[in-house]
Parts: sequence; structure tokens; C-alpha cells
Amino acid sequence: MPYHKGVRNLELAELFQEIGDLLEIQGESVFRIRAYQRAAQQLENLGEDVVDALEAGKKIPGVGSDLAAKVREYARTGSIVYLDELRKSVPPGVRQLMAVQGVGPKTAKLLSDTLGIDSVERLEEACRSGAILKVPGIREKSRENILRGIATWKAGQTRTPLGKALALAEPILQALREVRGVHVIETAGSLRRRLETVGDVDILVTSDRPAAVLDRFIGLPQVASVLARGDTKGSIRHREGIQVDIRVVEPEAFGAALQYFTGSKTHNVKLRELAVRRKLKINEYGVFDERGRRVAGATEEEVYATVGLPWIPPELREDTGEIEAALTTGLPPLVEVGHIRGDLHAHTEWSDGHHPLEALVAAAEARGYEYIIMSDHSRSSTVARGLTPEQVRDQIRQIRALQPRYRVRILAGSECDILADGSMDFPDDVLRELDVVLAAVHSRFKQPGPEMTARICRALENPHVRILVHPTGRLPGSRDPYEVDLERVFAVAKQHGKAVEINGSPWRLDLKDVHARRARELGVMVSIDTDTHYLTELDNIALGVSTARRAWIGPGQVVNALPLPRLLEWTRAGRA
Ligand code: DGT
Ligand code: CA
Ligand code: CA
Repeated sequence: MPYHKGVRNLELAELFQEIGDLLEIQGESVFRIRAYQRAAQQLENLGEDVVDALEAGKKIPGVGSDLAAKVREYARTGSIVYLDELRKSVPPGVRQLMAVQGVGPKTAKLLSDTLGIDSVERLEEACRSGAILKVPGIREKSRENILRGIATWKAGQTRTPLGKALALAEPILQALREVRGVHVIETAGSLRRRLETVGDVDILVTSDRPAAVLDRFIGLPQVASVLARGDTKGSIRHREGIQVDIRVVEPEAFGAALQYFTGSKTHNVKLRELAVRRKLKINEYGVFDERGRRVAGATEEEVYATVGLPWIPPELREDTGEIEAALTTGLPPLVEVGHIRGDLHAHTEWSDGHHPLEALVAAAEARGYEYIIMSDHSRSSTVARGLTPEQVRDQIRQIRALQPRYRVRILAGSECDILADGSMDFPDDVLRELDVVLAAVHSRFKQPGPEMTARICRALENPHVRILVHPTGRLPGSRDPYEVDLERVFAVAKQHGKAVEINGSPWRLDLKDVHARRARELGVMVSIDTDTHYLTELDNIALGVSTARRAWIGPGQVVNALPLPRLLEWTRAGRA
């Protein structure tokens, strides 16, 4: 079988992850487990096709000769014998159990061995019936924990996280662009509105040869099965599980179709009501007058104009007041990726990042940023290899020495732990030497709400702290936010002129849109960052910006849209 191109990275990452999990269940050495986990991470973040890269003789970090051989084996045969063997030695379903927060590899194995549990459904049964309490070491408290984990797992099952959906959609769009006769191609639906999870991927195309588009679409290598194939529309199941819908429309109707299929449904209902009042009818084919003549349809602008509205950015189309605002006060200005002048949350290999400090600086400069932070972890985050005060001072010296060689301003920062009592992991005399101090909760996630709120507020009151990063600690689909009174946190942030973060990492998206919107309403400044650990993750700024746009945030409220001198002024305010 020939090498397939283009789709290998994510698939292989998933297979390596599976190998890592299976080794973990078997109690293999941490060293081997980590090797597979690390390779999986590297592949997910690799900017080029791994098979092509290996063919070209390139070395891929984290993928040694043994793993490279497995990559080639998979590309050649579509499977990895080593993995097939591992799968035989672990009862099916055990791995699925590990996806539930609160169930580690040991517990998963134990549950399988003692009760024969092989699925999340049966795990839930065993929790509900109490059977699980017969398993050695599992008490009432862990039972409750597991039930909560199951609820979170379920919520993450049916919908796909935005970051993943965007990554899966891109190669499909790319392939369809190459089909002859295709003019315009756009995503629609919740993906275009940048909802944090999507039910399916909706794609809209204009072409005079719909059959050619559909042939290509259902023949894509990513297709697991074809769900429907008509003359102008089709649906497939992607190998990663998500459904992808496509519609081919004529250019005269493209705007109307795009508007219709972007939704949301409630936004569209409001729009149709406005149309009815003007004796117009809006559907996916256009806007029609009483005599059935099409009066608009080629562009979305045209469609909105027929009901007296300006074009409304897709991120706002949730019927949360955007139509009313457009009709009265006007739509808010929205922040754009182009407004962002620097990233204020990024890691290097000094802690748990995967690139040298200078590589991050060079990457930021290449993006045209005005400033970039080095914000490695502090000492208490031991798993993230947090820095000691001495290391922080070393890093600052290195940054200052490097600065003359770069145009981009290198900001010395720290993602400093907020300890359980709200004090900072570094004493003030260390924090004082840093340009920008980020504060974060990385421990004791289960503190009761009032304690957690007081802890975070105390950190925000420290004059050296500037930004509260990933303010709720949620990891969509795996960890719930901690109990925290955000109203109180926002009030304290506002009072002291501190910013809260919109973390654009697809693993976090924290603050989420509705919370960010509340911050906007209260006039709290936000910082839109990527929390980069791999250089390719600097691109996640787009996800952070989408979240901010969904929160109606304009550039004026974003600290890292400030030009450098004003940013520095802000970072110095209130620090003796
Ligand atoms: P999802 O896929 O669940 O994340 O959410 P959407 O918004 O992408 O929903 P989807 O894929 O079912 O449909 C895409 C858009 O098409 C939706 O936002 C609005 C429009 N649409 C679909 N079905 C209907 C319908 O029955 N009535 C109206 N008015 N619009 C519809
Ligand atoms: Ca959809
Ligand atoms: Ca759909």
C-alpha cells in the first residue's frame, strides 16, 4: 500500500496515546509510557505531515528510531503490530474507563478484573447500584468522584471541541478547493460561529459542477462512512467520529445559504420575523418579495440589508441581543487577531515548554509581535518543573542579554502559583524583578467556593500580580471549573486594575465566552493568550480571539492589544 498523505499526524498521535495508556494499565515503566505520550504530543503539534517528514530524512523531536519505524509501519500497512498485541492483553473497554476523571489506570484495571466492568455505562451502573463499593480501596467518596467524572465525560462525548473540529475541517476544505469548478467554500453552522463545541461540521460550496464536489467529498481518505449522498448535498462520518455535512449552492444564493446555515436557529428566527414585517420572506435560497421575486441572496450583507441590518459577525449570532443592538445602539467593535500585539502567556523548556527560550522569541518576532512573554511555572508546580527564585533570576539575566539581538520586546514573566492561602509562590522581592506576573491556581482545586474565591482575590490584591490566568481552571470534557465566585473575582480585578485571561488553548478556553462576556460588562480588562508549550500553539491566539468576540469584547478592553509603552505603563501601575 502506498503512503497516504496529510492525515497521519492526528491518527498516529491517537495510536501512540493508546499505546501509552495500555502500557500504563499494564504497569509498565514510566519511562516507556512517557516516550509514547511525548511522541503523541509532538505529532499533534507537528506543522507538517509526519510521514513526509520522515521520508525526507528529517528528525522529529520525541520520535526516535523505534517510534519512527512504527510510523512507517502504519503508513505502509494501516496498523501497528505492537499495538495489536497490546490490545489483546488488556480487556476491551478498560482504556475507555480511564477517560473518566477520577479513574486512573490502576483503578480501571481493578474494576475490570474484579467486576468485569468494560464500559463507562457499566461503570455508572456499578456506581449507582453500589456494587463498586465491593472493590478494594473504593469508598463512598471515590464513588461520588467517579459519578461526577462520568457526568463530565458524557457532556464531552456527543460534541466535538472547537479546536479539534477546526483542525479536522481544514484538510477537507483544502481538498475541496482543488476541485475544478469550485468558486467559494466556507464553513457554516456552529463552527463558523466558533461555539466552543460543535455537533457537526457544516460546509458550503458554490460550484457549477456539484457532482464533482460530492464525488470528491465522499471519496476523501478521512471518510469512515457515507451517511447521505444527494445531487447537491452530502453527509459523511469522519474517521475521528464527527459528522460532516456539505451543501453545494448556486452563486446567486450563496449569501442566503451561508446566512441560513450559519444559524444560530434562534438568530434566524428573529431575522425572519423582521422580514415578515417588511413583507419579505427569507430562506436558504434568498430573500423574496410578495410576488416571489428574489431581492437578495448572493451575499450575507445583502440579506441583512433587506431587513435594515448591518452584517452581523457570526460569533454574535446567538440571539443574545445582537439584533436589538444592531437596530439601536449599533454593534460593538470586536477584537481581531490583527489587534493582538503580543502573547502574555507562554512557556519555554525552562519549565514544561518544549522549545528553547530563544526559539519562542524568534517565533514571536516572525509573527510581527511587539512583545512576547517568557512565563514559566514557579517552584510549587513540580510536575511542570517550576523554577526556583535562583532560576528565575538566571532567566531574567538571559532575557536581558538576548534583548539587543531582537526587535520584539522580551518580557520577563512568571506563571506564579497561587498557594492554598492566597499567598504567592514567590516572595515579593522576586516578583518585583519581573516585568509581568501571572497568577494561577495549580493545586487544591477542590477547595470550597468561599476559600477558593478568597484565595484568588488575595492574589489579585498583590501589587505585583497583573493577570489572573485560566481563571476557572476548567479543562473542557475532563475537569470541571473550581468553585469560585467570579462576580467577586471580577470586582476585585476591576478595583485593582488587574486583567483576567481568556486562555485560547483548545484544552482550556478559560474564561469561556459567557464568563468573558460578564467580565466585559463589568469593565474588567482581559488578556487573550495562548499558554503556548509548543511553538505551533501560538496560532491558538485565534481561538482566544473568537472567544473574546463571542463575549462582545473590543480591542479597547484587551491589554495585549495595547502598544508596548502603554502596556508597560499598565504593568508598572501600583508597584512600588
Ligand atoms: P451544532 O451542529 O449542533 O453545533 O449546531 P449548528 O448551529 O451548526 O446546527 P446544525 O448543524 O443543525 O445546523 C446548521 C444551521 O442551519 C443552524 O445553525 C441553523 C440552520 N438550520 C438547520 N436546521 C434548521 C431548521 O430546522 N430551521 C432553521 N430555521 N434553521 C435551521
Ligand atoms: Ca453544525
Ligand atoms: Ca449540520
